[in-house]
Amino acid sequence: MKKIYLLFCAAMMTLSAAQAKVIFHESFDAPNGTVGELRAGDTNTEAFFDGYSYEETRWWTHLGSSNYVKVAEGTLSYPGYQTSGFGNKAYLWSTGADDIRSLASKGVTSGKVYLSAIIHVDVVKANATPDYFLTLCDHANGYYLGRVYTKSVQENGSWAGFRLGVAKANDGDNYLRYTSEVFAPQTDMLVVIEYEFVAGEKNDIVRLYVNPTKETTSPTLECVQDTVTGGGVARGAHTQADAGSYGLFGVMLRQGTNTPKVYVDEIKVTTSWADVWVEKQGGEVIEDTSVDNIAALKTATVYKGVLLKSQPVVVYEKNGNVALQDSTGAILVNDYMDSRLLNGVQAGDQLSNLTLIPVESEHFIDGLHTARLSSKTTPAVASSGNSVTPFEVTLADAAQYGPACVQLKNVEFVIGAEKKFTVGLQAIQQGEATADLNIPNGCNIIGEDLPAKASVKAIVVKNDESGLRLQISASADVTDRVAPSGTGMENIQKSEVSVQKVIRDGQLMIIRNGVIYTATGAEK
Ligand SMILES: [Ca+2]
Ligand SMILES: [Ca+2]
Repeated sequence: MKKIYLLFCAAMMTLSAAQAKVIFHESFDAPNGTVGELRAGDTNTEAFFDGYSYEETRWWTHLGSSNYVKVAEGTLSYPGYQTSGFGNKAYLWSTGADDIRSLASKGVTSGKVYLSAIIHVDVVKANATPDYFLTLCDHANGYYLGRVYTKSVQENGSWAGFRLGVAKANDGDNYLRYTSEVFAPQTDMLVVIEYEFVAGEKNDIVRLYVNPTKETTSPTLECVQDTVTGGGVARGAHTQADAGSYGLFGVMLRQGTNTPKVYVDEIKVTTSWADVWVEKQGGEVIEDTSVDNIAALKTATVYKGVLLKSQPVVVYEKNGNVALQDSTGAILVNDYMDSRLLNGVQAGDQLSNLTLIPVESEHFIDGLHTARLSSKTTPAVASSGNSVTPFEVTLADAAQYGPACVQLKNVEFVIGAEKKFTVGLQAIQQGEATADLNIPNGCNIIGEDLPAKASVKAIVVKNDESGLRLQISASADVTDRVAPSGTGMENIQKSEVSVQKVIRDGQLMIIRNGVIYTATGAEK
């Protein structure tokens, strides 16, 4: 245990920079094209759920399959917020596909969340119903919370500019609030949405800041219950549900019927006002982008996919999950939605270029540490035909190595009426610790005599409420077998026999560990 503890401490140190202040920063550092787009085989539903689940490394089109949000040439910048922008910018125009990008494996559920962006409103449709184009997302309730709207303003029959609006959730004048100021188009502006969680139902607060500075203390607009009434109805109010139990998980670029022609860039999500002003340096996201090994990955608290540098070996494949092992540990990697990334990968392959997102405990599969494969990088097979070195552990510690290959010395086999290996589960124990050893169909150990004790090389395949389960793959995985006392001569190991042939009363006898047996196994 001490060894593991030290290992984890080392892993934590390598991740000290991962306590990111900016949990999302999108510069659209991509070539001209679409921001997100359905790929062959994708559906909007998959994209939506994938975005919800853990995918924060790319934008997903969760509604629509045409007129995708585009990447436009050139970046936006805003003094004091992102003084030098990076890459390009997003371009939205009228109705079309909506794109979501996730913040984290699980959303933010308390405190305050800030969504900020530089916008450049080019054209707002005249006399059109107001529409929103940027919002935070809450998958659990299917809500888009903290929406930024534009509303065209006509003066003397011609377009004079636009107002910015904010709503906590739903459309409609009863919930929307607008700036009194009318803004001129084609200007770089900074907008910040502040979502504040408040204990209780239907009482979370949403605020909008227009062109704030770090020193700004008052919002431009606030959606608080009963702050303003219009026609006797509370505006900006809380007749709508708050973010659900999964919290705020993503950012959406939305193209509705009356969405303005607008450029959006340098989008950040933070959990404090001060962090809104943390600028991206050198084009790099401020968070860690890599971990040294699997032990570090297991203890990581990161919002992004991280590159695993240790180039682990594939131990086995299980229900579409691949177990990877390096010298520090093993982890199951889930490739759902992206099976194309690990397509054709086999046991013994050493993989490079793996970007993984650690998964929280409630998403463990069979109680084993799990990571989600990110599509940020495409894994490559660096070499094939490798074998992994088992971790030498006790049965009590084996669970912590799931889903690794482990070597156990002298575990005891529970021998029932059936005294041979059969297909299924075979109980083993070592001191107080117990486990089931799975004997898979077709394994060449089936039919061999059960030993009283043996050394076992196995893979940890399950560690949940039903207990710890290990699996062997061949007879050769069970070595140093010690036959149960009182069995026939065929089960006795050479090393146990001190005198190989004794004749007593005219019978052939053997002596095993100082006890004399007949050739049929009866003790004398
Ligand atoms: Ca940019
Ligand atoms: Ca609340």
